[in-house]
Amino acid sequence: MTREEDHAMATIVLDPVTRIEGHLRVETRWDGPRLAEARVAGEMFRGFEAILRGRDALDAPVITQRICGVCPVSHAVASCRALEQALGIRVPPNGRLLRSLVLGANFLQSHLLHFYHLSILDFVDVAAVLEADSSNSAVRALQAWVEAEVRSNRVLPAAPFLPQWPAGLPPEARWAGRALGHYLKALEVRQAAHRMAARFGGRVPHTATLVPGGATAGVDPLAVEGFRSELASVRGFVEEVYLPDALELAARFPRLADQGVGPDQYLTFGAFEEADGRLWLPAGVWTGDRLDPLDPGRITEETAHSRYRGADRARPLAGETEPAPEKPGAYSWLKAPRYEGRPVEVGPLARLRVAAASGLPEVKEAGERWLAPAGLRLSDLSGVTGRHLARALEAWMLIRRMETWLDRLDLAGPTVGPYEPTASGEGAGLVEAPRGALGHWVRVRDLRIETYQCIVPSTWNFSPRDGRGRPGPVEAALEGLEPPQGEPRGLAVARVVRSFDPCIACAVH
Ligand code: NFE
Repeated sequence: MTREEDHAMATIVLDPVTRIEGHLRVETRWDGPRLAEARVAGEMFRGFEAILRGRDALDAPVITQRICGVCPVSHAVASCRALEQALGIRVPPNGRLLRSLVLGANFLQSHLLHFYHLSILDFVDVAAVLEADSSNSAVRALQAWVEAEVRSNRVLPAAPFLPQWPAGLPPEARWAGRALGHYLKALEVRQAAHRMAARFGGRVPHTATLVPGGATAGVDPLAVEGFRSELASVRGFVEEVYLPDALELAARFPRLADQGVGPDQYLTFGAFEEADGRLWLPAGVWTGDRLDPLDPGRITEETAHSRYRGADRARPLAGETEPAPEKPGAYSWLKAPRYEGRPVEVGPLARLRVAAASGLPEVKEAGERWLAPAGLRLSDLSGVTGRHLARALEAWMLIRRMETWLDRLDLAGPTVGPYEPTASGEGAGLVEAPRGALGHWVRVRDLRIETYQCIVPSTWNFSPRDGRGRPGPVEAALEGLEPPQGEPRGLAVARVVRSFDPCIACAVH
């Protein structure tokens, strides 16, 4: 990071942004105390879309999962759905439910990863803790707990651990101890979520059972009950630790509720197939105060400031991925997806907004149980702490829904149907990944991939400017940021950036 804060028009560059997935550069220009202009850039080219060209179509779910180790299940599901549409493949109810359960387990581990392992250290002043802890007692308590945990090698206790910190520590030190203790505990809880995904996915992170037509896993009662028991453990952690911590974060940093607000336009493709093929989380586009149905025909990808030649403002299937590293005016390896030509925010906040406006009962329950006692409403969630809360609320709603999917599995029913794929066709697989709307578009000829294009959540959020000069959602969320005196500007920027949960490996794909 270079800092030139003495100048009236200072420039601060975070490169690379740490504690995220992939390689992200954020360049900010400041007008006095105010962030005037931001440019976010993906710094590497990968080329999955080019790799896929000419391959056996049915290999796409295997290959596209390798786009990412954090959200591979979403890529598998998007790819399977695109091929099912292109090749006329049908999915039995068990196949849909198994996919939703594996995807749900992946969402849970991803949300916990983001909150505890990638973000919470932005809100903990470890130096202050060490200073306040002159007798070293808090640090010793944490150390003793870690050692006991390692020795015990236990499965999750019914009541997750909350450290008993010595009396007399200042609140900042207690919060830090709590955050660090839960950082460690969350590693164990994520293991449980990974094991859940592996029960029906065969293995993680890259699953082996998700195929066009469903899942090749069997629905045996032991796997179902094992999944249910670990889901109960994760639920305990989410209810007793994750949601209280996300609420505590919001209470400790009230200023961050309104910082980092995006373009106030939200999009979701909807996700989680029910047994009958409907989606549990609805699709939609939320603009200011209006919910519109999603029209995938309004999606384009722009490349004016992206390091690609050709196909600007192309519809997904007409997109091209021809690298042009030296292109004048280009500053990112991300393309710029737009909906009706506008930048939109995707992710948990978008899903929550659209689900609330669509009347999903779980959202109302989540608001009443978790937000109302803290004096918050769903409509208050829009900035940095709102995004963290949206993820935690979604984890809670999702766990409850996953319990019903387990109940609906038919132990005697097929999980994948026999099929004869047609040789040629076009399809779109629209799903949600933990970080937001994910689409795979495919054109198949004679069972070979002719064209494959992905538009990925972090591509939406971290997109560069488009041909009209409109900033991408994260750029828009940063512009206007005005941290109070004493708060390091780099930290203020990082908090906004990380609240979107960037995965730039996915974004450039
Ligand atoms: Ni690489 Fe992903 C998710 C997808 S990225 S983590 O969630 O798709 O934005």
